[in-house]
This record gives sequence, structure tokens and C-alpha cells, in this order.
Amino acid sequence: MRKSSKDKALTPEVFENLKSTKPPKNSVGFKSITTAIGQVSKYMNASDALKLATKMNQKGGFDCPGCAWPDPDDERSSLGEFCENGIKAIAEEAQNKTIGADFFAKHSVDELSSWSDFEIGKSGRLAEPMFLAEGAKHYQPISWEAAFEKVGEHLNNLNNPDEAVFYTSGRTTNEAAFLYQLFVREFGTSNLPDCSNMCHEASGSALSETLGIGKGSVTLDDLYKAEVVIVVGQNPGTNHPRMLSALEKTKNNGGKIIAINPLPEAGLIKFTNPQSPIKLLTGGTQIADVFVPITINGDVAFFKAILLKLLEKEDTQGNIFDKTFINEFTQGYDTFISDLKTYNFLECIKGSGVTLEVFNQVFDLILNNDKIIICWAMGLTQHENAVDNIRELVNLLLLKGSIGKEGAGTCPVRGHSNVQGDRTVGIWESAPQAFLDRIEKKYGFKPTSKHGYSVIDSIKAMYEKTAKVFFGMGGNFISAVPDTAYSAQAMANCNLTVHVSTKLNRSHLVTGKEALIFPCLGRTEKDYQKSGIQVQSVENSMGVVHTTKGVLEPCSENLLSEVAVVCGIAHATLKEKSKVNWLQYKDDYNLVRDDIAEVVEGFTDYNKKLKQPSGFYLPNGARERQFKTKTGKANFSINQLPNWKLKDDELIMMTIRSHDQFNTTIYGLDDRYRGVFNERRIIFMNREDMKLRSLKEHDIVNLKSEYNGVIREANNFKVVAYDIPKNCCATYFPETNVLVPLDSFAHTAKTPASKSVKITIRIV
Ligand SMILES: Nc1nc2c(c(=O)[nH]1)N[C@H]1C(S)=C(S)[C@@H](COP(=O)(O)OP(=O)(O)OC[C@H]3O[C@@H](n4cnc5c(=O)[nH]c(N)nc54)[C@H](O)[C@@H]3O)O[C@H]1N2
Ligand SMILES: Nc1nc2c(c(=O)[nH]1)N[C@H]1C(S)=C(S)[C@@H](COP(=O)(O)OP(=O)(O)OC[C@H]3O[C@@H](n4cnc5c(=O)[nH]c(N)nc54)[C@H](O)[C@@H]3O)O[C@H]1N2
Ligand SMILES: [Mo]
Repeated sequence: MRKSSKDKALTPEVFENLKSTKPPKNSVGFKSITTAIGQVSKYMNASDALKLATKMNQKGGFDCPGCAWPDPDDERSSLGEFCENGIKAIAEEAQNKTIGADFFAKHSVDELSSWSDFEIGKSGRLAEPMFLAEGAKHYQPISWEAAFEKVGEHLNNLNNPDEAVFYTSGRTTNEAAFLYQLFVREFGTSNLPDCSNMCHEASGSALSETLGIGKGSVTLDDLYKAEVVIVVGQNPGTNHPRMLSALEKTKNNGGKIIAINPLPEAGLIKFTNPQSPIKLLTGGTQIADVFVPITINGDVAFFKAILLKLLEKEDTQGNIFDKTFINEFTQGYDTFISDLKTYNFLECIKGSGVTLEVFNQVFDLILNNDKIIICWAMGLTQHENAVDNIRELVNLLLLKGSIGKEGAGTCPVRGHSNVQGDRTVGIWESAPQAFLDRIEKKYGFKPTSKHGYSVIDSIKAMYEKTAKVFFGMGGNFISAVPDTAYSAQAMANCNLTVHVSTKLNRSHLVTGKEALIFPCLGRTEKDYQKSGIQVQSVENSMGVVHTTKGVLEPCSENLLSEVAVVCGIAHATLKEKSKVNWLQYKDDYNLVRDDIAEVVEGFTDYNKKLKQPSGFYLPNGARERQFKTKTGKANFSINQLPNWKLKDDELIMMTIRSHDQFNTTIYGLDDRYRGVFNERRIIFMNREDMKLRSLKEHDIVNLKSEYNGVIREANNFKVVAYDIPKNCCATYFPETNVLVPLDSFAHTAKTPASKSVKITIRIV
């Protein structure tokens, strides 16, 4: 019997061979260098590895396909901007093994789905376009032309364009992303869900409303000059390792670092810079001056407690708030203050789970400094009240006048290397009308103003069969989204699912009636087109746009660039109806950039500006204290304490990344900085919570979440005792996505609440 979509979507419940030890006291250092070298030598040949290492994140080189942390504007290490996880990312992409017709003839879709994500990823790079016919068990080769025609046919057969969904993951370059959204809009829909919807959407919503720009306001230089940097809900040691070098510089300049996190993440505690031979020998820098072991989702309560104490000082002593800034640049101060006064300090402290002693250390640093930067990531954005989390920290910055001045501001640390650029150039299901108007002016068709589906809306629409074609530009939709079982049915309900990918992943195995895989070039590879090798561009987490140019030969002759794929599909779908000359762009990407320069704000003279070796900064109102909000000012906001409660036997679970994964790509089975080896099906638990349930280290348990009466289950996880606040626990994603309810998402932003899932545990 054939496997159900649900069974294919879930990760296999097999155990490896768990070893857990005390987490190390230090991060990076020698071990990260040897681990990276080990990874490279397993999957790549040595000369390719050297070529890559010397060009990664260098001016004129390629942008690391890992995270979006910016490169220093001035000096860059000659060793390469070294980062263990960056090296793992390129080793994964630049594997020398490829898969094509033979591989898929040998392995059926059902068989591949029984492989672990680690094994799927290690099968090799996709080397030719593949097609899964209705009812077939195996993918078979197809020509690019026939594949484009198939997509065109399906799209043109829909009752209306809104029956198609066009997802984007954040590695797509500006050029490909711009053309992709242009095609989608000309086709007639704005169904452009993207990985941001599951990532920093809550930051975008909160920051646009309060500060008038959905991005952060600081530059790297600000970070070096800050007096206090708060790192909240983020694990840079694993996910943005090069950020640690920047924080080290902040400290060398006298700045203090506060880390707010349920886990004492190794990188936040101690860091040894691999670029510094002396540090390698002497043992590194203590990064966090204060570590705040907050309870999961205790952040609004914690920030409110700080706001309350600041207000008390302001009322008794004065001169605490930056009144000049508040009067000139903000709106809503009085209402905010009267709301704040309705809260009780001790209740807030209790809600945060933090001791008064630790609170006071943080408070003193905030009270006595005005150049404050707050950095955050998924620990704040993946909750039902995620938007409140971010608005509340903006309130703090506004009170202190800590925005739009040197060494101060907001720093949402982005995930995918070009997720920010994709949004800037138009991957947005609810793009502003001004942007749509500029498209109309340039191309002469009227894009629909109707808002499209975000990720969650798309899943519902596919489930309900009001969307019938799913097209994924990169990413691994089924493994990234919440509620795996429901979402798998949604995918299976489609007539056609298409993925443009570098590597095989689970989304190729949980398909619609028909499915296509389009293999594409990766960042590291040379992009040969008619006018020569093409350069592309990306935007980092701090709004710097710069070039990226591959250095290796493509792993197969049958790959297309993402730009070429978009041109091919657009041409096959829109044909002579189109107002756009689709086929010209793939021959010369300068033409795409000329169009972007006309349509997207901040990109005038794009081609010329890109010639500057470090790229160029996009305009950023908040950085200049020009707040482009509805009120024309920076807005204070009113945020409530979250009001969820745990039942007696419930825990609150966050789904996090291990040190050996990039989202759904599993590099290895270790989580070295947390002392976990050779296993991913684990649950980190507080020792008291274990005792209460009579659980011992490595006991096997089943997890269950109940939300609005619907029960979701994930079975077979091993318990690992850990320093995590009581009533909290942590597991890895994607293994536990099946427990994340589709209906549990951030208000306003719709980010799935994958960091606050209520679960119960049963011993097996
Ligand atoms: N190597 C590597 N690099 C990556 C990625 C990767 O998977 N691997 N992914 C990329 C992407 S797309 C993204 S978005 C980023 C993700 O970067 P992160 O946001 O650092 O990733 P997560 O593992 O989700 O970690 C969330 C952190 O928040 C903490 N946390 C969870 N809940 C709460 C809470 O309620 N309050 C507070 N204060 N903290 C909390 C967790 O303990 C954890 O340390 O990294 C990017 N870079
Ligand atoms: N429970 C839970 N779920 C989460 C999260 C969480 O913390 N907890 N985090 C969320 C976040 S922050 C994010 S960003 C999403 C990530 O969601 P996605 O972006 O959809 O997932 P990735 O795992 O990054 O996608 C990996 C795939 O992208 C393809 N790929 C890699 N490079 C390229 C390229 O250059 N071009 C193309 N076309 N394809 C490429 C490869 O085939 C690879 O298999 O997951 C979200 N899901
Ligand atoms: Mo992300």
C-alpha cells in the first residue's frame, strides 16, 4: 500500500545513538575549525574548498548562503570571514555528488520519504529536471521546455490566478526575486507567501507600525559603539556566529552585553575568536555581562518590569527619559505611561521568571546608559504575542531616546541570507500600493491590490482546495511549516506542486497529483549566460546591498539559474499576452537591475552603485529619525501581558535549531554547544520537571499538544536534563512541527507560534 502524505511528511521515528554531556563552557575556538574542515573534506574536493574559503564574504566574492549577518564595511580577515556554520552551508551546497534520472529510477518517492532528513540531504545535488506523473511511484526526467509548458498549462487552466500560490525562501537573489514577483503579479495574483511569514514577519509588523520601517535601524559600526547591547531570543553562537566577533569588538570598546534567553547558550556565555591566534590559546572572551534565564514568553513581562522601574526613577529623580527626543519625535507617550501605571512590578517580575538580583543588574545597565541596541531573532517572533514583544522593546528604546543615533537602535537579526532583500524588491503578499503603482507605470499592467495569502493562509487554501498549484522558489515548505499532518494533506490536495531547489528535500516527496523538481544553480556556482558570467545581488540584515558571484563550476550542465527559471515559466505561461519581454533578462542581469532601479525605492543607479566594493546602504528613515508611520512620528504602543496558563501537567515548548542544521537541512546529528551528540529526537527538560514526572535522563517519551480541542502527537523523544527554567522545554524543528497548531500564530503578523507550544509528556 502507498504511504499517506502525512506519513511521508513526518520525520522517521528512529533513534541514532544519543550521547549527552555537560554543555561546553566555550564556543567557537579550535574545535569549530576542525569540525568545519571535517565537514568540507567529507563532501567536497580540496581545491574547490580552498577556492570557496578565500572568496566567501569577501568584496567581489560570493555571499555566504548561510545567515544574513553583515560583513564588515572596511577590513575583512584574510582568513576569510570564518564561520563554522558558514563553511558547513557551502559544503552542503557544493557537494561533489549529484543525483538525477538513475537515482530516482532506483528510489521511489515512498522509499525516499522513509529516509531521515540527514540522509535525504546527503544524497547529493539535484542535477536535472524531474517529473512525477499522477499515480507514479518514481520521478522521471523531463526537458526544461516540457516542464515550463506543464507549469504554464496548469496555471492557465485555473479558474482564477488566486488558485496558485508562489512561495519564496530567503536565498533567492534580488534579481530572481524581483522577476518572480513581477511574473506572479502579471499572472494576476499577490499570493506570495515567503519564509519571512514564519520568521521575522512579527518584527516587520511591529517596527513598521512604531518606527515606520520594517527593518532594523543600526549598522555594524553602531554595534561597535553601543554602551549596552541586549541580545534577546537569539542564539548567535550557532545561527549568526560572525555576530560574536562584532560583540567582542563592542566589549573591547567598553560596551556591556545582556543576554536574555531561557537557555545559557554557549556562544552568549563565552567565545573564542577563530581569527585571533592569541585568543585561541588564552581561552576567549566572556560575552554576556549579564545572563537572564527568562521563562519562555516571559519577555513582555520582563521589559514591562524595566519600564515600570524606569518610570519610578523618572517620577522621583527625573532626567531618566529623553524628554527632548520624546517631545520632538514621538507620539502616544501620555497614553502609554497611563497604561504602564496599571501594571504591578512584582507581578511582571513573576511573569518573567527572573530573580530580582538578575533584574537589578540589567536595570542598572539600562538606567545608566543611553546608547542601547536591542538584537533579537526567533525567540521573540514566534509567539502569539510576538508583535507585542517587539513593540515593548521599542517602547524602551523610545523612552531612552535610543533610536536614530550613533550606537543605538533596533537590530532584528535576519535569518536567510537574502530574506530582507526579497521583501525589499517585492516578495510580499501585502505590498504597499505605491509599489504596485510603480509596477503599473513601468510595465503597463495593473497588479491586483488585493492582499494575497501568507504561509498560513496558503496552507488553509490548499487544504480547502481553493488553491491548486503550489510553486516553491527554494525552501522546504512541508518541513518548515507548522502542523505537519494538516499541511501534508494541503500539499496532497494540489493538482501540481513545483520546487526550484538545489538539494533534495522532503517537500519533493509530499506532492500534489503531479510534481516537478527544477534543479538550480547555488550561490557558490558560476552563472554562465549569453552576455558572460553574471553577478547578482543581495541585501544583508543591516540594509547593505552588495554583489555575489559564484566561483565554482556548476555541479551539472543541466542546471538553470533561478532568473532563467522565472523567465522560462513566465514566457510559457503568459506568452504573447505579456507586457514584459521575459526572455531578454536571463541573457543579461544588468537589465533586471535597470528595472529594479526604476521600480524599487532606494535603487537609483543600481548597476553603478553595485560597483562599490562593499555595496551600498539603502535609505533607512528610523536611522535618520524620520519616522514614516501613519502619525509621522515614532509611536509608543500599548501591550498586554500574555494571558495563557499552563494546566498542571503541561509544559511550554520552544522548537529550536541545533548547531548542526540550517533550518530543515540537517548537516549532522550533533548539537555540540549543548552537549548533545548523535541524536535529534530529544527533549530538553528542567530537572525538577523530570522529577515530578518520575523521568530519568534518556527516558523515552511521547509528546502531545492540545489546542482548541485538537490533539497533535509526536512520539519517541529522549529526555535530556538541562538548565532550562521550570515548566519550559525545548525540542528541535522540524521534528516537532507536527505539534505546532496552524491556528496558533502571532496576531497581526501571522507568524506561527512555534516557540510557545503547550504540551504534555507521557513516558513510553
Ligand atoms: N547555522 C545556522 N544558521 C542559521 C539558521 C540555521 O538553522 N542554522 N537559520 C537561519 C534563520 S532562517 C534564522 S530565522 C535564524 C534563527 O536564529 P535564532 O533565532 O537564533 O534561532 P533559534 O534556534 O530558533 O533560536 C531561538 C533562540 O531563542 C531562544 N528563545 C526561545 N523562546 C524564547 C523566549 O520566549 N524568550 C527569549 N528571550 N528567548 C527565547 C532559544 O533558547 C534560542 O536561543 O538563524 C539563521 N541562521
Ligand atoms: N517549528 C519551527 N518551524 C520553523 C522555524 C522554527 O524556529 N521552528 N523557523 C522558521 C524560519 S525562521 C524559517 S526562515 C523557515 C525556513 O523555511 P525554508 O526557507 O522553506 O526552509 P530551508 O530549510 O531554509 O530550505 C532548504 C532548502 O532550500 C533549497 N535551497 C538551498 N539553497 C538554495 C538556492 O540557492 N536556491 C534554491 N532555489 N533553493 C535552495 C534546498 O533544496 C534546501 O533543501 O522555517 C520556519 N519553520
Ligand atoms: Mo528564518
